[in-house]
Amino acid sequence: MVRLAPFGATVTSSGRPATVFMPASSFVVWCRGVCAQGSNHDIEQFVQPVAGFDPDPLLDAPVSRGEECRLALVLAGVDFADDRVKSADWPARKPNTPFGSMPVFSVPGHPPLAQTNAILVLIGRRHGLHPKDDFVAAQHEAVMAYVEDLRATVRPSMIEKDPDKKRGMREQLASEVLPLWASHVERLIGDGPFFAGEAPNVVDLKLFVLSKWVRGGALDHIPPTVWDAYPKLVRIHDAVRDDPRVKAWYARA
Ligand SMILES: N[C@@H](CCC(=O)N[C@@H](CS)C(=O)NCC(=O)O)C(=O)O
Repeated sequence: MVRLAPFGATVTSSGRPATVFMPASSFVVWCRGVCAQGSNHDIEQFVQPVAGFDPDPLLDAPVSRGEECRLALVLAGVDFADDRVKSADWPARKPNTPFGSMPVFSVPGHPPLAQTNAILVLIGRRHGLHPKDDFVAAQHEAVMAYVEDLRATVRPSMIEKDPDKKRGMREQLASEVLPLWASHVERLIGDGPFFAGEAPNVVDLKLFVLSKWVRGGALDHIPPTVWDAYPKLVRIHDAVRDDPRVKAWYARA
């Protein structure tokens, strides 16, 4: 069931009040979600960025923080409203987000939630995609935070306009930063196929999307082979890629 809720209306298909954070000129598409366990689940809305406000066209490719959250909902089996913000609309919507950034995840009855890792952990806990043991969960969260550290380290090279400076930054990333990062993570990965064994967790999705980005060949001066010497990291990428739910997601029209 899909409803259009103009101007921040608060009716959900379950009849319960919904938290809507859209600006007044926007509308929200609500979808009924069904959780992995098969029972009715809250209606969930997911807002994420597209290209436009960022000079790097990569943000329009499925290698973003938003894609990490979408994949978590895909593995969870939850229908969601995939609200991709147009660059022209972003200035108006930005002040209505918790930290002026995307992605933002909204579940009726709760305030909108920002910060990718917090969103992933919430979805992971609700849908069996995050460890129940609190210490093991914290270990996964540490790796997820380390992915964000790497994104922040790569970021200056994405906004550098001078081609020579950009090349220098990227060459240093390729020769030093990326191998060191991967060597740290490689030591923490188990026997697989996923980070913690037979089943994927949200940490695997985080590593998958990052690997797609770093090894995808679209980052100038970063060779797609940059992580070939880290077989466990590559294995996680391949295991997530080959998951039938993930395949179906990328095969959709
Ligand atoms: N640590 C934040 C970073 C969020 C972030 O930087 N989002 C970018 C897009 S990936 C954004 O919203 N940029 C637009 C802006 O800052 O105005 C997270 O993990 O969600």
